Amino acid sequence: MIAGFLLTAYAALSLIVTTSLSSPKPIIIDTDIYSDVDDVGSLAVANVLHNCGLADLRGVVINERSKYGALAANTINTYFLNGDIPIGAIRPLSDDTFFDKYRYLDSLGSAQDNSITIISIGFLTNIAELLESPPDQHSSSNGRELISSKVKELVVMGGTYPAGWEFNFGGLDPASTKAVVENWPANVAITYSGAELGGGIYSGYLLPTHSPPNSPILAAYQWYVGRGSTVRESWDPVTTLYGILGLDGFQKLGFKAPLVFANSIGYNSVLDNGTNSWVYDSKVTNQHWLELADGVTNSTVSFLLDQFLVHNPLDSRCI
Ligand SMILES: *[C@@H]1O[C@H](CO)[C@@H](O)[C@H](O)[C@H]1NC(C)=O
Ligand SMILES: *[C@@H]1O[C@H](CO)[C@@H](O)[C@H](O)[C@H]1NC(C)=O
Ligand SMILES: [Ca+2]
Repeated sequence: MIAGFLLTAYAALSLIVTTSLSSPKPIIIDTDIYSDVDDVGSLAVANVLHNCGLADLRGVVINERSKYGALAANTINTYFLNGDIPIGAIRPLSDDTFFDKYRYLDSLGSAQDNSITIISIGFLTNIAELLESPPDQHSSSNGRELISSKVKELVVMGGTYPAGWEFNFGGLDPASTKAVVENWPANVAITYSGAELGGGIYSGYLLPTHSPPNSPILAAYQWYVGRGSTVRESWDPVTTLYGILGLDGFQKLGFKAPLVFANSIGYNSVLDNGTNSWVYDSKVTNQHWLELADGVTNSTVSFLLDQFLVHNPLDSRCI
C-alpha cells in the first residue's frame, strides 16, 4: 500500500514546474508541543517553508504549561538553522501558567497591517488572553484592536466538523476556546482544521529511511509513536501547511490544491465543554472549515508532508 501511494506521489512530483516564488508569508505558530508529536511535524513544515522562502516564521508561542515546550521548539528551529526565531516561553521556566503577551505584541505590533497568519495547533489560551488584553507599555492598542488590524487569518486546529468534540477545544481550556470562537473580530478570517481532516491523513512513513542523521524530527516520532513505528496522524502538520500555503499555494510546489473550504457561510458554535457545531448563517462569511478537495487522496497529502519531515536542513529547496 505504501509503495502504491509513493508511486502516485512521485508521479505528482515529476510534474513540478519552477515558478517564481512570491514573498514569504508571515506566520506565528502557537503550539502546545507536549501531548502529541504532530506539533514537531508542524514545526518541521514551517521551518522548511521558511528556509525555502514561502514562509516567514516570525515567532513560536507555547500554549501549555510544561517548562520543556520552548526548549523543544527551539531544538527543532535550531536543527533547521533557525535558532534565532523568537519563542514565547513560560517565564520563569516552571510549570506555572504564563502568557508571553510581549511576544505577541512585539510580533504583531511591528507587522504590516492585515499581514500575519496565526497558526494555532494547541489550546487557545494565549489567543483568548491576547483578545482581552488592555493597552500597556508594549502597545498603545489593546489586543483585540491589534488582531483586527494586523492579523490576516487565524488558522485553528481544533473542533470536529460539522460537529463533535475534540481535545484542543475541550481538553484543557474550553473557556478560552469559547472566548476565541465567539469573540474573534468579524473582519478577520478564521479557518478551522478539524480532528477529522488531519486524523485521516497519516505521515511519517519516510522518517526511518530518509531522515538526515541526528534528525530530532525522526527521534521525536520514534519516541512518541513507539513499537518501531514513526507513523502518526497529521492534525497539526496539515493545519500548518494550509496556514502557509492557503488554498492556492500548493501549485508552487507542483501539487494541485488538496484542500478546499467545506462551507461558504456560517459560524462555529462551542459549548462549555468544548463540543462544537457549525451554524449555517448567510450573514457570516469570514469562517470556514477545511476538507480534502474532490479527487484528492490522503496519500498525496501524506507524501507531501513526509517530504518536509525528512527534509535536509541544508537543502534550501522547498521539496
Ligand atoms: C488513508 O485513509 C485510509 C482510510 O481511512 C487509511 O486506511 C489509510 O491508512 C490512509 N493513508 C494515509 C497515507 O493517510
Ligand atoms: C457537552 O455538553 C453537552 C451539553 O451539555 C452534552 O450534551 C455533551 O454530551 C457534552 N459532551 C461531552 C464530550 O462531554
Ligand atoms: Ca498540538
